[in-house]
Amino acid sequence: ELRYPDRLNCGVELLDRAAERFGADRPCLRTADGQVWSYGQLRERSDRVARVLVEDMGVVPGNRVLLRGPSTPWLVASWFAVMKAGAVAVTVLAAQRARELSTIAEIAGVRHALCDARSADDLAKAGIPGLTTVLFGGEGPDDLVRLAEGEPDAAFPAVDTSADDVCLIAFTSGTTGRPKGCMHFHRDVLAIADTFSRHVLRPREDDLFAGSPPLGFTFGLGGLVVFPLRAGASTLLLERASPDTLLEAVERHRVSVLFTAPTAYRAMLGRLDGHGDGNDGHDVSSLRRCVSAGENLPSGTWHSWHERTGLRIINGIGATEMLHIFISAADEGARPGATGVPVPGYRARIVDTDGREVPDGQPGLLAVQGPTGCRYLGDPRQSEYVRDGWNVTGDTYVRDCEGYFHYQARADDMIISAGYNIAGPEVEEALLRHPDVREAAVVGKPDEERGRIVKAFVVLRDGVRRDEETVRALREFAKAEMTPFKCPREIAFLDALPRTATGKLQRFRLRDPE
Ligand code: 3SK
Repeated sequence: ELRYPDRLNCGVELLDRAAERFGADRPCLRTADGQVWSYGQLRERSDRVARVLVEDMGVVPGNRVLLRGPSTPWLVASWFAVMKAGAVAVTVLAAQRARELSTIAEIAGVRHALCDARSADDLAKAGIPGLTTVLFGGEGPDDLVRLAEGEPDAAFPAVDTSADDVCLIAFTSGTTGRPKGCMHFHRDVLAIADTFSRHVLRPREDDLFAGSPPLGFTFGLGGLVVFPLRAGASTLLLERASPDTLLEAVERHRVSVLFTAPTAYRAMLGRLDGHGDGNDGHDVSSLRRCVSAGENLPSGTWHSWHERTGLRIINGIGATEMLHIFISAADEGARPGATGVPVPGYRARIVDTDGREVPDGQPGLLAVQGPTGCRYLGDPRQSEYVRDGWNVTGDTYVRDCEGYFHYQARADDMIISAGYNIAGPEVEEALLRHPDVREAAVVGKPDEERGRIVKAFVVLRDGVRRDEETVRALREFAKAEMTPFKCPREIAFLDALPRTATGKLQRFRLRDPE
């Protein structure tokens, strides 16, 4: 069981204590253009930003401060400053637009913002009432960087927060619907490092982390800030993290720990195998840990990555509600096709819609308990997510007799066709094994005779013809890979699949209206 002192400030614990423990001169943040901030520099700059928050912007403990921008050192310094000021970080994505920002600000009661100058337009357009904004990375005397430089050298006296004070409100829209603000405590931030990172990822001080998830997504905040700093390691911040820039960064900076999603692993494989734009031959030999989360990792992707790099991807399922990953497995414990077992500190089980446990081997709803959990801010959907003390994530899973959890589908992505239960992701996985398929998404299409039929949307590799012959070939292929009733009855071609700003597939946008 994790034990933390009653008075705890995660910003102080993660940064100031790490600077003392691992050395203030130790490299902490790196950027693609060669900047290096040591632990001591990040501590000092975050203290200066904390002074700007308190003295210039009037922030008091408990105020909600919106943080927005691409992944840069000043964004990280701002996050620590908010923690040290005892305020609450409301982390949003640089990709989120004015309407979304104004909804988030309304729900969270945001009155202050620190925002990268390049992401300022939509924030201004959001018209958040009474908002005090300071921009960073721009020109002029009011830029955060200049204001911070004008602050005294002395360390900022961090607010003596309680371990149970809210420090972060992370928003999730899921794949549809009004966003929900998930509140997390100071102790929760440490707990994700002391569970998944400590026991499954097991980072070392000499590791360099990098990855694609933005810091406004808790997958990125945890994987690219909290975990490396808790371990005394360093992190490479990438403002643009496409499969190409990830591969380049891994090679150039000798990245050893990579966080990204299955789609990016597949795209990188395409480059490494020479299916891409001639960028094959990247040296990824510095990698020693590769984490995949955000969506289901098909076993085919796991095997191809293993064949190509010799590395076993650490698959995991996390949720904004749970803050980070709670089921996973690494090394010899990894089972391709399975997500893994509960991370030490968490418990998981499979239940029916009445909350009764179902036997191993049978599909049901994933329910999880642990040191972190769902606390929606003023949202009645709280009672749907937390039932009898268990967090019911909305995923359908099967637990096997060895205790491994196998993803089936999001509960609302199960397709019932002529009485058969068909998990869309299983059909997608089969299609992805076809060499002409780059991405696939499967939905149930209303059908008079069968209730629903399986319809697949496919993104083909460059140069493959979008014609009836390809449809026939894909259907034949799917029939040979799966029980025929699971095979898509319809296949349509798209240039790209619809995804959220955090990369999650939006299947609802592919469904026909009922
Ligand atoms: O939402 C997710 O998929 C996720 C995965 C890993 C860690 C955190 C999150 C929110």
